[in-house]
Amino acid sequence: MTPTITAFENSPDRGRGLARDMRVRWALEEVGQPYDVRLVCLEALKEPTHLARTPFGQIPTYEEGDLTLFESGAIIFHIAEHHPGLFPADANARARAITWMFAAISTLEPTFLELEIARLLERNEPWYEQRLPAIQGRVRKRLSELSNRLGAADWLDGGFSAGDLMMISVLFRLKVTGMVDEYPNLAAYVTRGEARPAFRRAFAAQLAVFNAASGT
Ligand code: GTB
Repeated sequence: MTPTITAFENSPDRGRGLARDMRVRWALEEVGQPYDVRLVCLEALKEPTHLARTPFGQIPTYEEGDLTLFESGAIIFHIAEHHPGLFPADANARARAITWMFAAISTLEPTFLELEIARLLERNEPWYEQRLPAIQGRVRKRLSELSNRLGAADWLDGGFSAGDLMMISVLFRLKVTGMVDEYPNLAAYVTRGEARPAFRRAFAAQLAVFNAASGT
């Protein structure tokens, strides 16, 4: 059965792949699962039809038959569980891949989000300049820790897994700040992820939505 995901009808990132449908598209492309996309405008996110998919009125969601999921982490976990290609066969390696997924969304992403929110929404606050170094310090701490662990390896734990997909998706959103480039092995890691054909297809698909909406 072809799953349907939701994405922004007119993404504020102008198709730069920063919204979280990108990581779900990437996972579906990695496993070769075709999917449909239901585009939702900002107002419709908070209407009952979409709130029935997710109580938080957000994208992405995932519908497959009578199953409806929200939370990009849970959706990618589900995709990885039901298709070969994103979780290793070995049980311990699979558990470690899941650990990296959680690390990406619960240890790194919230710290990066703090910086994103400050840059986008708090720039004009009188305390912005004073607060920024502390936030950047927390981001660098996580980047440095991850960089130390990755070392010279291509992926976090053996072959590419859902753990890498999630980690690279989270780092990808931070790329605009230039901070990932301070850690050459992390920058190369993100570039390796972006070079994967599945990533490219997912990126092109979400960009096409923005181009169609804006008439470019
Ligand atoms: N924890 C959830 C998950 O992982 O799925 C978080 C989902 C989420 O934050 N969704 C955002 C959303 O629907 C879109 S991705 N927001 C609307 C709302 O909450 O009302 C976050 C996002 C949005 C826009 C950009 N951008 O334009 O650069 C980047 C990221």
